[in-house]
Parts: sequence; C-alpha cells; structure tokens
Amino acid sequence: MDVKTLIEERVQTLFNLSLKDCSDEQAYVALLSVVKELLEDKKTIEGDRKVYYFSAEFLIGKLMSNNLINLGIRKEVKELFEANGKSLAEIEEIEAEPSLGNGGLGRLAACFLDSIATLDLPGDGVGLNYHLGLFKQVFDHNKQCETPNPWIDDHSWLIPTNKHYTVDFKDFSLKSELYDLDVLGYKGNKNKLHLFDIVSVDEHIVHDGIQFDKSNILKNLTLFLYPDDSDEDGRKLRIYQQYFMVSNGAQMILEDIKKRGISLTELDKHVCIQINDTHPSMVIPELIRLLMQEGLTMKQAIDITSKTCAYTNHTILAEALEKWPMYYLEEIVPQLIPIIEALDAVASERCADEKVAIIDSNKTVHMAHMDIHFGFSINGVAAIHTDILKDTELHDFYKLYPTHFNNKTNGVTFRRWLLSCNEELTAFIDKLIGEGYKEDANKLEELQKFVDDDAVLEELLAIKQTKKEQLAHVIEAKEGIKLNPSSIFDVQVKRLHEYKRQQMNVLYIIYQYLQIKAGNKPAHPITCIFGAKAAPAYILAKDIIHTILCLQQIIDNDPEVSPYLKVVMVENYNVTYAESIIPAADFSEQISLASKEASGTSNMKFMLNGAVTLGTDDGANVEIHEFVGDDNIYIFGAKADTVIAHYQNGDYHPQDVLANDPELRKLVDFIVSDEMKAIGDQECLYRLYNDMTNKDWFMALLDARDYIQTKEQAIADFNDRKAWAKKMLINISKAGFFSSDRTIAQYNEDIWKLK
Ligand code: AZC
Repeated sequence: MDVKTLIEERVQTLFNLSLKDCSDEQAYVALLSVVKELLEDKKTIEGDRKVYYFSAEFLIGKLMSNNLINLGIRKEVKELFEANGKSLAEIEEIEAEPSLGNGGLGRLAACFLDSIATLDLPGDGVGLNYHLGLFKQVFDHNKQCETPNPWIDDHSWLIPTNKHYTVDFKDFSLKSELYDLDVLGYKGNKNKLHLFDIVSVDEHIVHDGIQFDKSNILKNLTLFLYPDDSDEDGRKLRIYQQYFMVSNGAQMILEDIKKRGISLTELDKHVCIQINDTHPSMVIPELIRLLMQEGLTMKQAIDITSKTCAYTNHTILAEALEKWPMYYLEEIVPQLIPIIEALDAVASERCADEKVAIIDSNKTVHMAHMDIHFGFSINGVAAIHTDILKDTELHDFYKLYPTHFNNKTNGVTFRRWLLSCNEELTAFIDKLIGEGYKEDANKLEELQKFVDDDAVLEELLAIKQTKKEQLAHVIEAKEGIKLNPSSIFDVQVKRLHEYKRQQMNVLYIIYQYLQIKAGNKPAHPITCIFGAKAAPAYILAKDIIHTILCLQQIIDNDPEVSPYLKVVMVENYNVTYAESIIPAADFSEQISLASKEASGTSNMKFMLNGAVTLGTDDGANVEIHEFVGDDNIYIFGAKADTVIAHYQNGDYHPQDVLANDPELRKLVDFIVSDEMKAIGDQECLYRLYNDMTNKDWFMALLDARDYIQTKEQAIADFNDRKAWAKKMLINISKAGFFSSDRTIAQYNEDIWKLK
C-alpha cells in the first residue's frame, strides 16, 4: 500500500475521521504511527564487528522530518497534507524535541549516528533517558531561570524493550529499563540508540524550577542531564549516572557477544567502544570487572579492554576534563577501586611521572588519563585541536603513545542541516548540479562554476531573504519580537561560556549603540541574534545573559537606535530553533579565544547554508579558512600560539589593554552605566564588569578592537550584494568536507574498521 493511503486509513481507524477533517494533532499521531511501522520493517544493519558510541548526550532534535527524508517519502507526505489543507511543517512542529543534550558534543553524537547508519555501518548509541532533559530556559526580569523540560509523552519515538539489567552500587542495586530509538540511514537501513532508564524514577520530587533531592538516587537518577555539580551530592549523582550508563551498556554488549557464541577473549575483534568525552570513561574498569567475572584473568581483561576502547577528546579546558576524588568512588562503586588501582599501577610502570598518573598524590582519579592509557586510540576533533593536544595539553601522553593520537575533524549531517532545514536551497542546488552531492558531499564543489553567473547569485540572495523572512515569523510568534528581514542577521548561537566570548560580542553591540547615539549610522542595519543556555551554577555566564537581555531592552526602547541596531536573545535555544536560525544567518559568529574551541560545528552548518564566518583562528574555523580562502571569511584576533604563550608567561592583564585604549574602556564602562543600572541587576553587572576589567581569563579585551574593526568591514562589504553572494556560494561549495559522512568514514578507516 502506498504511504498516502496508509496515512489516510490510519486517521480513519484511529479517529474515525478523514484527513481533511482531523486536527493537526490527530494527523501527527496517525503519521507517527505509520512512520514507526515503516521503520520497524526496515533492515537492521548487521556485521561481524560493531561500534558502540557511548555518550552522556545525544542532542537528536525532532525526528519526524529526518525520518521522512531517510524513508524517501517526505515529498509524498507533504503533498498529501497539502491536498488536505494541512501543512507538513506545522504538523512537524507538534513533536516535542527530545532534551537529551547540551551542546556541540551531544549534537555531534546525533550527527554521527545518522552518518553511521547512512554508511551502512553497524553501530549503536548508548546513553541515558533523561526525563526532564537538560532544563528549559525561560527569561524573567532579563535573567535566565531554569524549569524542567519534559519531552516524553504518549506519542514519543521511544520503543520499550524487554531488556533489564541490574546495576550494583555500594548500598543498593538498581534495575534498568531499556528504551530504543530507531536510527534510519539515508540508504534505508537502521541502527539503534539505546537509552537506559530506571524503573523507579519520580518526576514529582522536582520543585521550584529544577530543585530536587540530589541524594535520592532511586528517584532522581534519570531526571536531568548534567545535574548541578556545585555541591558534593551533585557530583556524586553524576558518578551514579555515569556508572549506570556504562554498566548497562557493557552488560548489553557482553550479553550480545555471548548470544552470538563468540568467546569473550575475542571481544575486541567484534566490538569497538567509542568513549565520547570523559563521561563514559568508567566503561573501562567496568568492562574489565565484568570480563573477570566471566573467568578471564585481570591481565587478559585489561588487554582485551584496551584493544576495544577508543577515546575522543572534545576540550582542552581543564575544568572539563573530569577527575573524581577516590573516596567518591569508594562510596559509590567500590567494586571498581581494585581495578582502577591496578590500572594505575600498570600506568605508572609505563611512566612514573605524576603528570600522567591515573590516581594522583591527592587521591584523585583522572578519567581522561585512564582513557588514554587503556584505549587504543585518542582523537581530537579538528586539526588545530589535535595539534594542541599533541604539543601542549597531552604532550606527555603523546610521547608515550605517539601512534595512538589521531585527528578526526568534526562534521555535520547534511540531511538535517541542509535537506531538512533548508528545502529552498536544497531544491536550488538540485537544479544546478543534480542530486549527486547528497551521497557525495564533495560534489558541492560543482557549484564553483556558477561564481560569475548573475542569475544564480541573485537566486541565492533571494533564498537567503526567504529564510530570513521565515525566521522573522518564527521569532515573532515565539518571542513577540519583530525583526527587520532586510537588516543583516548576525548570529551567535552556542552554549554560553566565557571562552566562546559572547561578552566580546556584547562589547561590539555597545560600540555600535554608542556610535549611533553619536550620529554615526552603521553601513547597514544589523540584527544581533543570540541563543544560549548557561549551566545553572555558572554565575558569570548568567551575568552575560543578563547583560545581553538588558542591552536588548535598552535598544528596543530607543527609537534613535532601533532602526539600525537590534538585539534579540531567543529563549530556550535548541535544535529546532537552530533549524530556522542557521539557514537565515548572514554572519556566523565563531569568536572563541584561539586554542579554546576544540572544533565548533555550528560554523560548518552556517557555512553550508551560505553564511560567512566572522571568526578567530580556532577549531574548525582554521580548516574552513583554508578551504574558502582569505576573501570569503573574516578572520581576526590573536593566534593560538600567542594565546598559549600568554597563559604560560602569565603576562596578559586586561588593565594593560584598557590603559592603551580609552575608547575600549568606554565600552566596558557602559556595562555599569546609569542606563544599564536603571534596568539591570547591579550585582550581576558589576560582577561581569569587574571580571572583564581585572581578570578577563579568556582575553575578550585582547581581541575586542580587532573584532570590532573586522565586523565593521564585513558590514560594509555586505552592501555589495553581488560580491557578497559570491562569498556565500563559495562557502556552500566548499562545505562538502564538513559532512559527518566524511568524518565517520575516517573513524571507520582508522579506528573502528567495520565492514
Ligand atoms: C564541544 C566543544 O566545545 C566543541 O568545540 C566541539 O565542536 C564539540 O564538542 C564536538 O566535538 N564540547 C561540548 O559540547 N562539551 C560539553 C561537555 O558540552
């Protein structure tokens, strides 16, 4: 039966209505039920060897649109709904976005699952089923407040399985429940994302935003991703979560191997475990423990585990490389202690230097060190990042294991970040170069032949304009804020973190505001769009949000300024929001302090959608720069080696910069000006001001001047519409390398070696 009839019949059976007469909600429920069935019939990808991607986060976004694309039925379904007076886009809106991730790391995991299935490789995700997600961000009095983000309802994609495992902690055991999600590749075959849960989870213990008893593990274990770890109970809860995830995953893998009649001594030939950042690192001692329980000697178990596990590093920020006090582990998972001690002993035989120890002299366990000593591969996520790991951050490890280090520059799935979110651009590219690029993204290069084709350039600008108008509608509907779609859409969307330097963007906004007040209008009106969540306990990040929201209000209320400058920070930025923001962007803000952003992945999505990067020589910006050339990107600021030298010498002081640049001082001073204090919280504003003027750990003031000048240049250049369209086209044509299909092919070639 064709899919149109299936859907019509399903509406009839479920609601006794015709598609024309049913509500959008009913249409969604019927569509979901049909699509789930179609997925059920799809072939599971099989092979002798399989990868398991262990990750605390999977920021998968809504699934309907992508499943329709990968099933190859999106067009038909769209037509069917249109013929019945309905819009597929509006029906897709109804789906709740799973809140299973935080930022780039989680979204990368989601892109990877899509590409693994698309390349027909056997590979599943392993994670947790957080009922209330990270948190939902709401703004109140220009401040971020956190509320629960429930996303599981009667109409979710989760498939209950009958699988349960027991996970032992020191004082109690927990029975797990496994839910699966189907991950369908573009070729029509599927893998799974396994999300473990507890039977006894209780959402009712949450009160006053996202407060709950952090010691009530039986009820809280799968409530939230990244629970506040500013106190000891919070940190311990994270260990409970991490161990629960990896123990379940490891038990599931061993069960499968035994079922297949494979000897556990051959595990490494059939399984590869990719450890995504340090959150799943306890899988190493846990796997060793389970193998020993099955009768292997410790030496055998260590050897096999080391040949099975590979580790990906996503950051050089010390605070993000997890380390746990030994006594936490003793209180929670004492069964791992003898194993971790044995691993530490082996490691110190290989190298006695405390810098590479697993357990240091303060009795702290360094998770990344365990991954590096007892994994067979360690990779960074962009060329410059891997170089910094080798040369600086992990240099001592690199000397020990030079052949284990490798780079895998990140990528993004074009199915979601072009085909699904930008149908207009996709259709246009199809028309220009055919559909071959959907299988082989490098074919986007063929667009180069149109760089001097006026009609093509004009159409490209027209599509961008359409996407900007669409975004303006979305923002008006969601935030009640009207945007001017002929202004430049300048976008910075990412986690709120000082190293990403949203605060430097703030200085630009203040600069522009004061310029306009002084009678100097910008070369083109500009709308600065932000989307960002701050970790609940990250005070300074919240101060930055507060400052942005106050500026937004001041500018909105100033008729002298608002025709030329507008600021909008959208509430609860998530994947769904990104899907309308990214296609509409003119400028892509990638302004981290050089050396600090491991890769970045929104930079790739923006480029693919024809935005031009305004960025530092950091992360994947460096590779984007190499691909598009100097004329099609705006690079500014201190280089990574200069920054690293500043840290090593301790010779950066924001007061030195301010002493030489009174103009810049005025911008910083504005944060605590009367205008700001009239509407803002003085404590927050002064905290940010004092930090920026006395500490400025991520050197926003160092690069601010260059940043402002570069952005002014970009605004001026924007007015030459044809030259700008050329930049857009070149960016799109060079985006092929950043397909996660390429990244995954490289992981497979060098690390996983699946057939
Ligand atoms: C991010 C890095 O900050 C980003 O540079 C990189 O592109 C991404 O991982 C994927 O590799 N890290 C995180 O998102 N980390 C956490 C804990 O959220």
